[in-house]
Amino acid sequence: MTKFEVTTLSEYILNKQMTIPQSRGGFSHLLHHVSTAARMVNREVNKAGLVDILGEAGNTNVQGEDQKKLDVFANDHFIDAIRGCGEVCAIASEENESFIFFDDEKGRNGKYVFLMDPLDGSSNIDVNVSIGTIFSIYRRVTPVGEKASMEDFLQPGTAQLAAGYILYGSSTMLVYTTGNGVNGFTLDPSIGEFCLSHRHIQTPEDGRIYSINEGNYKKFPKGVKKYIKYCQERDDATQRPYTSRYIGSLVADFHRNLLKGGIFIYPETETAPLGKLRLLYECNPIAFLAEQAGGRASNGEKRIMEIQPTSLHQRVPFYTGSKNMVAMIEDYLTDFAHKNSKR
Ligand code: P6P
Repeated sequence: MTKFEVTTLSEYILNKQMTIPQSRGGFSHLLHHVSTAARMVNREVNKAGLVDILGEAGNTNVQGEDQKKLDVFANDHFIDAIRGCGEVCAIASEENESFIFFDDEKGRNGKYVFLMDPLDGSSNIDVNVSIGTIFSIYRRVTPVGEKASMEDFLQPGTAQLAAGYILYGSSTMLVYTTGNGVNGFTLDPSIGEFCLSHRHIQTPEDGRIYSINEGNYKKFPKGVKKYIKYCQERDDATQRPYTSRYIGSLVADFHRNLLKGGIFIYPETETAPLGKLRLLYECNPIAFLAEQAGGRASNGEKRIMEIQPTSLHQRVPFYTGSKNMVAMIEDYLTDFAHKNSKR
């Protein structure tokens, strides 16, 4: 590659498609539309402070959370872009109580379903902290030509065809996997293209960063409390104490740990026994990326991607990042669970 040669996302997708015999390009077409929607949302996120797009949209979403205007903008634009590509039969979004099926001929013949959190971390919008879009793509399980149904969405994460996120940060990045590794593309605003910037991302097996909202410490399981104390103890041999970094925006926290090594934890608590993060459109896509980059993602007991979903917005405890760090906290949680079961 010469000094000035860049690989745009479009070229990358096309090159990959050309390696697949008899590919008609439907999946590539879908990824192109994700990229288009991402650039439209990015444009609004970048000027959010300048135009009247900040602040409350006056509604609350299915989670009972105040909908920010950018939430609504992102949700609407991704739905329109994905509907327009004609490859998807239905969409599930954090912002919508049930899934949206595309009942026209194009939609019914779509082979895929698309799940998303259109603007995760939106509580950070007004204070100019990085936010993100998270997406996950499955092949439908109902027959092409029929209306989509809930079973198309309640598939385990191991069935994902693709997953990724867009991080609207100091620069805007699209990071995704189709099951053959993780690649990162940085938006070059001067040409309006995502350009390959992080080829074949591999996350370090160990890290020195732990990310958790320690404000909830008193409500954490004993195994989590023990792990936090482990991170804080001094031990030169294992380069402890570790560093605590928590932005409160899943995509931003995960992305930093993916590149530098670290663990992100959103555990169950006494008041939220299933944690806060949603399995289908937050934990599964992030888990796919984590594992494809050599990391790990679990609910404290089992692989996140092996959990059989039972509802669209179900929540799970979430531990993800460097595989040795996740394995250690799993051991702590198991030890305490074992001790409790003996009582
Ligand atoms: P808490 C943002 O609302 C979000 O869904 C994730 O992006 C983030 O990791 C988490 O919630 C933060 O939650 O309870 O620590 O503010």
